[in-house]
Amino acid sequence: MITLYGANASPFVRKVMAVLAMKDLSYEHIPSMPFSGDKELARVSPLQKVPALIDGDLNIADSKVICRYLESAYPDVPVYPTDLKDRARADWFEEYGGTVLAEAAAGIFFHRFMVPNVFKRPVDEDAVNKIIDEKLPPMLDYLEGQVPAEGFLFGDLSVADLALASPFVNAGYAQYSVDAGKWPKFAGLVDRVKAHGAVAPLLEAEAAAFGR
Ligand SMILES: N[C@@H](CCC(=O)N[C@@H](CS)C(=O)NCC(=O)O)C(=O)O
Repeated sequence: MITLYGANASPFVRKVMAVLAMKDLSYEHIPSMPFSGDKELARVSPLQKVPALIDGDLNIADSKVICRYLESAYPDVPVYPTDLKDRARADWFEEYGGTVLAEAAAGIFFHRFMVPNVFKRPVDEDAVNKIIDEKLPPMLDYLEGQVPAEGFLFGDLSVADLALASPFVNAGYAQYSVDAGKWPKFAGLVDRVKAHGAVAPLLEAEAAAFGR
């Protein structure tokens, strides 16, 4: 029995939930909130970050670690490319999507949603504008040169596409969307990931939670 810990509005939890859906794995979802002092989360996730996962007697945390475990343990539906060089590129995009890109794109959500609603502090719109006007454009320029105009990075949807698109779902909750006039390929990729059969139902559930 698999148990996944973490609020589904996290870009990292969403990525794992999409992988579980692609692999058609059933699981129990505990929507633990980071920053809440949740003792159960601290027990399963030593850094108190989400996601964390339990599978039988295994307890691991970190979306990259979890996705790699799921790929090895449940290989029937692959979520990483198998070609060696494609796999290395996928790993890179997962790293990029989960670090600087998530910090910037999901950072818009953090500033505009988490800061006022969870931390009860005023929104720092200067910080948001810095992300939108300075931090994101060079990253989007880079990605525009990497992603395909149609389909996904490696044929079928993979963790690489999920990792790049997921932070922009959060940005969307904070009134930001990728300008398709400037970055048409990347904006298209985000839309295709959101519309994929493994992702769209997750977003519907999130939208209900966000009252949209
Ligand atoms: N590298 C981690 C990042 C996880 C992460 O930063 N999650 C955020 C939520 S989106 C979190 O739990 N933050 C709480 C904290 O930093 O204390 C992964 O891929 O799972």
